[in-house]
Parts: sequence; structure tokens; C-alpha cells
Amino acid sequence: MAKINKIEEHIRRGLRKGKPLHFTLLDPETLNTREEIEKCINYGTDAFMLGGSLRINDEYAKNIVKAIKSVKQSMPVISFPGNVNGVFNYADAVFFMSLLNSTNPYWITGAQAISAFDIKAKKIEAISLAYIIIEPGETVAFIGDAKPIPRKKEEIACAYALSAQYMGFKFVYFEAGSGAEESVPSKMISMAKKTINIPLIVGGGIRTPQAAREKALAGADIIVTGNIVEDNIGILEDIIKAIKEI
Ligand code: 1GP
Repeated sequence: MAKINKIEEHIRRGLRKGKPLHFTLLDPETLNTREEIEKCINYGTDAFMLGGSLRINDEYAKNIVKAIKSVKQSMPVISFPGNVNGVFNYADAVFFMSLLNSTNPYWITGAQAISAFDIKAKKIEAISLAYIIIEPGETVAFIGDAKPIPRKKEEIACAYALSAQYMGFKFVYFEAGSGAEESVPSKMISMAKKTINIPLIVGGGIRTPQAAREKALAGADIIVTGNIVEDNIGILEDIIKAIKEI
């Protein structure tokens, strides 16, 4: 049987070292090459997340996990489900997420209830995560019927993050949306960081080392990049370096 909280503990151990972590989001709609995966690992990414809002290609997902594990067996792979079909039983864990600022209960507790028994039966480690969409929110805001938090309303983001902590979530994720023109504002990150004492994950639209460094300095515990693997993998090394250097 899978060790309880194995991946969560692994992440926490990483965070205790005092530096922010970098996670790479891969979309199983794209079949990433072994070479791309190898680069991410060599550059120092700390874990892979696997998921997307629209299409899921199970075959691709399986091959991606196989490629990751063949490069580094101990590298965590965590499902990042966009819906009930996004829990991969060959990943190490699943972010069991609730889209807190959705206007549709399906995305807050409905999809979770539908997949809960399945996750238990497959003995997948579930790591609870409060998912909060910040403007512009992109595809995930549209699909998830979200009411994205306005970029200048830091207090609203903080209120959601604190309520997530009080509800017992293990992690909070501020998401600007994959491919967003503007990433989560640093001021929002620093205010949230002062408000909560659970780890804060930030992602969406981070595509330069400067932006990554800014988010890390503001207090993001984990920085997620996705598209950059396909768009400009050369810069990923500098992005990870910028995060680890603070
Ligand atoms: C999406 O935050 C991630 O969940 C990644 O976004 O693809 O814009 O890096 P990008």
C-alpha cells in the first residue's frame, strides 16, 4: 500500500530547506519528449504536475510519466485534474483541488465527490489544495465557472486564502491561468503570504526569470510554469535558477 502522505511529506521537506520550489506543469494533450523532460529535471525542477482543462490523452499521460520515471525514479508526479477524468493512477499523488471562487458547486465539491471513492480504491495519495483563480484566469476560469479575483483586490484573494486555511486545506494555489498575459501580482502574493501559514503555490503566465524571482521574493512557496517547456525551454534553466537563488 502507498505510504500515507508520502508526496506531501516530500514537498514539505523541500520547503523546510527555506528556498521556494519549482514545479513543471505538463499538459497530457501534448506528448512531451524525453529530451524536454530530461532538461526540466537537469535544470532542477522539483516535481511534475500533470493536467489540463480541455483534452486529456491518457496514452500521452502514461508515456509522460514513464519518461519522467525513466529519467529519475524518485521525481514526484502529481495529477492536477481539470475534471474527474484527470486523476492518473500511475502518478504518485493527486492534488485534490476545490475551485473556491467558482460559481458552480460542481467545481467546488461535486467533481470531488464523484472521484473520491475511485481515488480511495486506487490508493492514490490525495493532497488537498484550494484553487483560487485570479484575473485574467484564461481557460480554467471559463471552464470552471469562476469569478476571477480582480488583480488589484489583494484583500479578496487574502480572504479566500485564509478561509482555505481555516477549512483545513493543505495548500493554496493562486492561478492566473495558463498562458496569461499577466501573472499573479506580487503585491497579492506578499499580502497573502503575511495572511496565511500554509504553503502558497503561484502559477500562470510566468515566463521570465525576473517574473519568477519577483514572485519568489514576494513569498510564493512553489512556482509553477507550464507552457514554457514547449514555448521556450531554453529559458527554464534561468527561471529555476532565479527561484533558487533568492
Ligand atoms: C497553469 O499555472 C500553470 O496551471 C502554468 O501556467 O502555462 O502560463 O506557465 P503557464
